[in-house]
Amino acid sequence: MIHTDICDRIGIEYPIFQGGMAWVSEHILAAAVSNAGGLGIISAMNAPGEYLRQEIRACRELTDKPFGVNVMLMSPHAPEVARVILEEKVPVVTTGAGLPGVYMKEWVPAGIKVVPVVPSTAIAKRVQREGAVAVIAEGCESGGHIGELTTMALVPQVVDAVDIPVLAAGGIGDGRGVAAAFMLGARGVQVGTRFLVAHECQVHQNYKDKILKARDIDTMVTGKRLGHPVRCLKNPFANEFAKMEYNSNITNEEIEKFGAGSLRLAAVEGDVNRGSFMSGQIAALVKKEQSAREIIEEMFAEAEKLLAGGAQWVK
Ligand code: TUI
Repeated sequence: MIHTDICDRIGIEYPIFQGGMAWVSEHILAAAVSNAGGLGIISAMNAPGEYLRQEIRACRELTDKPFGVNVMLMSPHAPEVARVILEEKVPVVTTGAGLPGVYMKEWVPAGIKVVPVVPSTAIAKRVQREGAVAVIAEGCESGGHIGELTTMALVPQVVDAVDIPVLAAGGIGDGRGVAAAFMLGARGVQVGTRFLVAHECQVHQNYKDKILKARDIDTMVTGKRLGHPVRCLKNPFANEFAKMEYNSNITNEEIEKFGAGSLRLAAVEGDVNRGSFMSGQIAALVKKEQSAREIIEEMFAEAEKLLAGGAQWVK
């Protein structure tokens, strides 16, 4: 049984967080992951605080286990979302796409466990000083908004830079990825893409089918010109977005406008042409739809076998 200090600090059985994916990670998926022994996470995405309050209450109807909320710091609603988190006494908060310090000043004294996603050692050290209980070192293999470094390079450097436990994210899709993360010094993992095909995940079936059919080379990164690179599956929307980025006659505002609402189109409408299907590079490892419990149990049974056996080929 793999058990780390992440389990004790957060109050979970398996050291795995389900990534907070905008328009995807709602209360049904989060509760299923928490009930299976991981940490389910509700995405506050770009929505007003009241949306999150309803989601938190609905999650509590389905589980009495700890769960988390992910705050996308670029959201214009982040300040009111931060207040709802305090009012609803959410046990764990993860943050992404920015620096959470201003909100941590209120969350940390209130006893909320804050676990920021970090793309570098400097940001990891900064959030440790500000009171983070752990950090998620996320490599650019992941889907959605990404940093520069790969998981292989980032995780051991963050492990060396901070004293708090580190979870690895980005490129982890099965037990081999979990075992590798532990070898790099991580004490837990965060997984997004694989949970997209969980039975309990409410995303449109077209999204699940695109993940299940994806090949290794089917993701691309758009948005670099705008300062927020995003990894998604190649499709007409992503190709057009990339073409616009290379066209100096098109303004950033025009590109932003073209991208607005595209993730909702993918996740809710299943629009395969105009939607943005954010996905990590391990989509091709995701072969079947399973329950959240099956995903977690399968990943950890495989990781445990690998870690217990060591490198079999070394005599
Ligand atoms: O946040 C994510 N992944 C996301 S957020 C998202 S919603 C979105 N939609 C459209 C365009 C952009 C975003 C989709 N996927 N992952 C966590 C993450 N955080 N990855 C990298 C970072 C990060 C980057 C910079 C964290 C901190 C940071 O600080 C630097 C700074 O100066 O803000």
